[in-house]
Amino acid sequence: MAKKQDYRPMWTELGLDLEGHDKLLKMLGDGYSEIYLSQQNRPEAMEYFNFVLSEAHGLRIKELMDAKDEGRKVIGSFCVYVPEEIILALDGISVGLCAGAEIGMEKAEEYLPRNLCALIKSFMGFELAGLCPYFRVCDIVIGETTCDGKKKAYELLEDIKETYVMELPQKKQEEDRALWKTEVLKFMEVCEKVTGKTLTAEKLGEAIRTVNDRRRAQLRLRDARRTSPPPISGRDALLVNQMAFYDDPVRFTDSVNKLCDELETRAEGNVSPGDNGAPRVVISGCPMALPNWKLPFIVESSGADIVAEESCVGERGFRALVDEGGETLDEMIDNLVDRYLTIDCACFTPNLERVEHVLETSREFDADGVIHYAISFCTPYMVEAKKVEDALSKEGVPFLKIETDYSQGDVGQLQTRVDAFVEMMKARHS
Ligand code: BJ8
Repeated sequence: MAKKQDYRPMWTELGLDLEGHDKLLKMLGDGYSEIYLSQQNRPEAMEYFNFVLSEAHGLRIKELMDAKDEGRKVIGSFCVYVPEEIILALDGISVGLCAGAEIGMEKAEEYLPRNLCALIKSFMGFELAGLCPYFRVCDIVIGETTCDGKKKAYELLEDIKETYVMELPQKKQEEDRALWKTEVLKFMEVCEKVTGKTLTAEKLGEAIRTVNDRRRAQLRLRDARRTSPPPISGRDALLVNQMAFYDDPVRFTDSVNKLCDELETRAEGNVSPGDNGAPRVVISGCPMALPNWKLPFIVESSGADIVAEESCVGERGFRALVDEGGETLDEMIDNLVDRYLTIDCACFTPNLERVEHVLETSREFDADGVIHYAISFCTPYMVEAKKVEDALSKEGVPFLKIETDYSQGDVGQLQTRVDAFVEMMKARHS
């Protein structure tokens, strides 16, 4: 058997707290065994994603370090509004930095209030406690003015890491689009400065196709879950979409397409990791950043199938493609501007497209119910839940609203609520 590579010298070079990092890896490994490896009848092609997860802090970081040695730059971000095509077109590497674990929170709370969204505390805690090699490998991180918690946290982040913040409009009128285009152009200039390269139409066109190909593969995975029973569990599909933020885009696309080949065959033969006739659930709301698997595990342990995620680590993040028709740089930038402005984050007002998308997804996936997931203290999604609930109730779709953080303290209580919801959906079936 090949000897496992020792990455500790690399982690030391990156300035990680090795003791804390060991704890994080142990927590990740234990959680993964319990939540993922214990599943029956998983698609074989998930083996690749097992490997990517196992090497997320090892081989992938080494690849990034090697790329940096060759002169490439690594640019981190926290939001799907950051146009990664521009990074890629400048030969940079884009990585997602949102974090989904409780470890590091204590450190974060030395800087941030306790009653703040766990996603923000987690990414700040990961950096402050020296737990995240992705943060350390980044040449610059890109923030954005979405929710108040994030934009104020970036002011603190600036003191410890080179940070650039894109301004996002709050509405989607003509003047907001003009502001957004200016911001995309400013972002382009920042990336050109960091990478030392100049954006060309040819390179941007290639990058648009590369990222679109990845989105097409994710859409194919989405579509494969429409069958009943679904050929893949919701937690596995979530894992794949979480990996999209870390893996090399071309390799990832290829692996997702291989997975989809297998899923399409499984669907024909009715092969599924779940039970035939299990209630079908759509999860809608806040993104679940790696390794936030708490709610999907609870839902699927209750005997329901998660068939879609209306989330940024889900179809909100890859639903729309960039128009590939542009020829000049300006046309391509316009196409990027338009595509990114279609994203229906609850930080926008009004945001009725999202409500419509939840309804469409619930119809298309023949959902027996929708679970609305908000991270505690996430005001935009917590408030918007009411509009989503009202729209679903008009169509008679059962709705469950969950607010939770990354701690395990409420698992029992959540399990009880989700069990009752699943039983209610089963009773409507029979
Ligand atoms: S486009 S959802 S990735 S901002 S959960 S930090 S909103 S308080 S993550 Fe997001 Fe971009 Fe919107 Fe998507 Fe704030 Fe809410 Fe926390 Fe959030």
